Amino acid sequence: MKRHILWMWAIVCTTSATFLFSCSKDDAPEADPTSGLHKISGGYAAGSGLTVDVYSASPNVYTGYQRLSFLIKDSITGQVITETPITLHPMMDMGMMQHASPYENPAPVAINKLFKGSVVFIMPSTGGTWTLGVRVTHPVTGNTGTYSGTINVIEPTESKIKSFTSAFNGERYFVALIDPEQPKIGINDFEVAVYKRANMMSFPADSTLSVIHTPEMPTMGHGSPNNVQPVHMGKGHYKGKVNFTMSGFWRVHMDYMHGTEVADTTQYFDITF
Ligand SMILES: [Cu+2]
Repeated sequence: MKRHILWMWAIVCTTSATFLFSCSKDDAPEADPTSGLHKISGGYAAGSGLTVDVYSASPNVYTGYQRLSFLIKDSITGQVITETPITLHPMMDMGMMQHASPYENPAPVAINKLFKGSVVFIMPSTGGTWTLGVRVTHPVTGNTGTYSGTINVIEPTESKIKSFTSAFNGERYFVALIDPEQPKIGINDFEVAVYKRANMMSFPADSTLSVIHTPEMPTMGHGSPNNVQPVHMGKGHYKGKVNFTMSGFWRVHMDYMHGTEVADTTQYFDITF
């Protein structure tokens, strides 16, 4: 009998401990996962029972590679969904024609309640209207729907998206500058993402080119040593290092090779800091 009571106590203690723990966890002020981010679009994904909110790190969305965060909630309970597949559908309506753009779907698991994806906007909204469709599936009901919202895309002073027609195969390529995001004096991370225009609706990541970058200060007539040429890391992303030996106006010349054949040598990224 005594043993039995002890055992009961053990259960009660464990249960209340669990209860207390979960209570204190719920009562603790939870950090807002979207704090510091800017909501650029959001609404109900009809038919899915979910709402979609789209966030960007900057208040404006620029042409080029844009990291986006997605907050998905049950439209009735408001519960945040942290595991579900999401597909993106960026589209530009230019009146006479429509075209898509390169994008990277989020992983199906949220990080701190946010799904992380990206869209490469290849032109500003002055040329037409961008919409971003976000297709979501309710993890409980399996119902699927798409929220589609307008995105205003601005051209920055120094463009971070370039395109060229390959002299090797006549294909159209788009190259987005990802890093350095905040250039500094010295060695910087250098990253670009390369996409091929398969057709107006499909811009798959491309890994067939080799990328050579040559930084120059045009107004001072010098370059810099110790640059590391970008190499393909997967999904069209090429990573290397760029050395900015002083602050000011840098032009990073870009050469694209297809094996030993030149694809293009006309493009460059201007970076002033
Ligand atoms: Cu367009």
